[in-house]
Amino acid sequence: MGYPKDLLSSRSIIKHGLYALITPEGLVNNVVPGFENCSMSILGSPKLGASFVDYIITMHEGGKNSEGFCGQPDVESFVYILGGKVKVTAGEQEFILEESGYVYCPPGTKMYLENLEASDARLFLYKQKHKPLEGRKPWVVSGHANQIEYRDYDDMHNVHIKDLLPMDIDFDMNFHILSFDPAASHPFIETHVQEHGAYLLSGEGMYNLDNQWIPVKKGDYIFMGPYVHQAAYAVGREPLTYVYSKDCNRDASL
Ligand code: UGY
Ligand code: MN
Repeated sequence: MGYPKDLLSSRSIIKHGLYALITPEGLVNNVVPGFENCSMSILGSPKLGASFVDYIITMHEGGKNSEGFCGQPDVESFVYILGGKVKVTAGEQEFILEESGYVYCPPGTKMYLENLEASDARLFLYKQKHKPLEGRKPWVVSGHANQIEYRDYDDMHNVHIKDLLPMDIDFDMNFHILSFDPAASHPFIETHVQEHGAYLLSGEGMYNLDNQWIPVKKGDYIFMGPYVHQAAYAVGREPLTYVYSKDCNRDASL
């Protein structure tokens, strides 16, 4: 890096408990036990007000987690491959994944990671405490998002969505990919109890967070806390696309 070339400035916005826009330029590396030859940063976390933890990871040559990530009886995890070729082992099951590949590990199942190539692999990783439902249990799920068909989002032909996990009550969260063609937008500004952690995969847009319109682009991370106003307009020439988590299928607790 070295000496700065201009006045220091940042597009990041941090509103604890409400929302955060975290741009890649401000990230620093965090050492997380179990990860070797990896550069990683913690994004959303309980310190920001999120009930989950998100990480962005670059796995270098030989990058791995062979101790196993999570695996506690009440913690679930999810990984999405942004680039490269990675072996993900969920308990006894092995998956070789490339860009858009993902794995969900239910509570009690450790996730092992290994970069299979000499070049870097990039990952978006998530964990949260699972909210159990009596008689129900989620299971290991894997796939490649680019093999899942989009469907129209809210009856609009220029907004597209896909679900990465089963829409099943055994699961207390899901990951989705939402994509806006240039000039498309949400149908309304949402205000809902669920939280999101979103990683922007492509494009540019104006994002409404707490009723402020904020420019965002590929590589940005957004945390949206409960009830925070949220909506997007896509601008530019490429679709504005992001992968994001959303809690679901559970009542609010008193
Ligand atoms: O699923 C959602 O709540 C999604 N439409 N929210 C968002 O894109 N900010
Ligand atoms: Mn939402």
